[in-house]
Amino acid sequence: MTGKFSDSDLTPIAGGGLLDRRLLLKRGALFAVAAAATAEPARGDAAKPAQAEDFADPAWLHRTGGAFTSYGTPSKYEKYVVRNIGGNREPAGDGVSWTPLEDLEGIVTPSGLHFERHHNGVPDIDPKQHRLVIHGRVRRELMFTIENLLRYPMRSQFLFIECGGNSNAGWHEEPIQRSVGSFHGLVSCSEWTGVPLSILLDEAGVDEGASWVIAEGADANLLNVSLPLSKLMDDAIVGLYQNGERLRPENGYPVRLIVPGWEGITNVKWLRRLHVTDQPSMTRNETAKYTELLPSGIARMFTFVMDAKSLITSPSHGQTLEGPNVYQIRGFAWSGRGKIVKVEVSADAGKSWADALLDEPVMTRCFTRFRMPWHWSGQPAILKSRATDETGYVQPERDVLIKERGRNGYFHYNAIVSWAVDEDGAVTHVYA
Ligand SMILES: Nc1nc2c(c(=O)[nH]1)N[C@H]1C(S)=C(S)[C@@H](COP(=O)(O)O)O[C@H]1N2
Ligand SMILES: [Mo]
Repeated sequence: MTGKFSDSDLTPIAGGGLLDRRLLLKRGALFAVAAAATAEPARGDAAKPAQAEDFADPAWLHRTGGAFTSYGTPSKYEKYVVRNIGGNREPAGDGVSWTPLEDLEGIVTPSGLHFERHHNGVPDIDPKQHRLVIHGRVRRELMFTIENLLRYPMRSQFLFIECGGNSNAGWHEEPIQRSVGSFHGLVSCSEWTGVPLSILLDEAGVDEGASWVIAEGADANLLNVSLPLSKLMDDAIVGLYQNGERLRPENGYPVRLIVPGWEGITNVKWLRRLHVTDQPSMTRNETAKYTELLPSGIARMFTFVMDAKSLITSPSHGQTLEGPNVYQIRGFAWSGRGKIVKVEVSADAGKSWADALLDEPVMTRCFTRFRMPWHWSGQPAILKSRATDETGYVQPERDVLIKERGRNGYFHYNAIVSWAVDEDGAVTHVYA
């Protein structure tokens, strides 16, 4: 392998210098290994040729290492990778924390960085005292302790959870300048393990005429939502484990509802009650909230599914490119309707697009990573990403979303995000 990109590698396949995604496979090593010293500036090299001093022993080679602990924490050098907290003024505990999306890779959000949305703080629940009740239109009203639940067959699934209010700063007239995480970070992805809810509902024996279930949490806010029985029977999970360990208190310990692909609020934390009924209860979360008047005069209600969306996390707001070079544009996409089948990237404000490489595995209702090689010439550029899911749904441009949804929008903002790279390499958020 030669130490630099050949001219044919650098032949753009779309405007603004987008390169063939196969370059990442064919010449992938060039993004990682030393480029041979040439008269020409090395392009796209991630490493430098090793020098004599690079073989010298570092200080830690000659000392016994530190003590280890019973529960690990990230390296102190990574201590800046934290959730950004909004609200949370004591003692209310009403607010959110954003996942620092731009600092993460892969498809799993570490549990300690999973975003949070609390309406009345994090309850301190003793798992021995907690009860989950299924009642209403069932043959037998049932009570489950956590110990009972842990004996049922379980299912594990990698799933994103996204707050219906995520990215809502996108509705602002002017583009807000914030990091990807502090703008769009009310979405995270975990491996959730628990009991398929259909098993418990079957055991209770749901009445023929039942069609809705009211799910209620055990926080002081008694958050509740109405959910169609069909979805809960289809793929909902009574979640007990998150990324292999029991749920974090902030994410619903000891038990929460997991409703794959549906807006965050339906994933009721600290789950205590499932009331089987034949109509929605029309409480706050389906009337005052999560209902939006469209320009047509019709109101959107029960907009459960989170539509396809994608974000470029690098380059993104707050980052600076260090001069013309070959870069890897990277980010991730997800859809509440199923698998992501395509992510396209544009480097010329949407005039032309090229398909990005998707990292395996691509799973339903889960984060999917994408990557795209880009030869940045140093000219101003506008980067965009556009996701398509297996239903054929394509992530809309912002003006299309606003035309359809009007200016009363607050929830479900999933428009294409545009990042402007100026000639100094600085990256800002723009509407383009
Ligand atoms: N009991 C209860 N469940 C809840 C909430 C809450 O405040 N109380 N917040 C909901 C909202 S609006 C969202 S977006 C998700 C957030 O889940 P997370 O905090 O684990 O990320 O939980 C949902 N479930
Ligand atoms: Mo939410």
